[in-house]
Amino acid sequence: MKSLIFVSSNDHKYNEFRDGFKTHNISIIHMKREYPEIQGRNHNEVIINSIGGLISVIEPPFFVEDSGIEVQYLENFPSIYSSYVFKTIGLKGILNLLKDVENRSATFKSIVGYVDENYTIKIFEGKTEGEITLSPRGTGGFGYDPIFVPKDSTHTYAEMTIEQKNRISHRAKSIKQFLSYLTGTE
Ligand code: ITT
Repeated sequence: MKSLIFVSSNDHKYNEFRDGFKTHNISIIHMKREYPEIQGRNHNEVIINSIGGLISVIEPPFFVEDSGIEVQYLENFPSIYSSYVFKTIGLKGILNLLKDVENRSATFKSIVGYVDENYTIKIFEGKTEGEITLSPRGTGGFGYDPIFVPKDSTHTYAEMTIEQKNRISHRAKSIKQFLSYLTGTE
């Protein structure tokens, strides 16, 4: 069985990657650590900056992920600031910003950065569109899951099992691209 190191402080992300890769007999090793996320103008820059910092302390191959939610009415905020916004104003703060707002469209993004043993960097991106609910629903998942309903669904991510979320989520899509790259280069 092949194994891949995932560097992240987030157990939920790790669980989703582990579930997404298991059908391909790839085991994910969680190197649980916080790393300085030097901000960039977009997820790709954040990923490249993060990899640049980690490469001197962790021997490749490994991968990292930067993710976030973009609320269209808020000019795509919080995007790369999703983690900070979640810890500060939280779901309540986002719902307050959208009080009485009709356009509740939002997009979740997952950007994976993989460094292989030759120090080549590959980026994979997944996105899922949907809507922000009027109030939080569900107890599963993490972060913004209770307030995000993906397109063509009536349930929030937090009302889904990990397997259900992993069929349609932004992360499921970046995993799919990552997997097709890995299986194509074997
Ligand atoms: P890392 O150590 O991997 O960076 P993190 O939790 O700090 O873990 P990010 O910097 O990528 O992750 O921040 C993304 C934030 O966006 C995260 O804190 C969540 O609040 C939110 N988020 C990302 N994916 C999500 C998902 O699938 N469901 C709900 N919220 C999500």
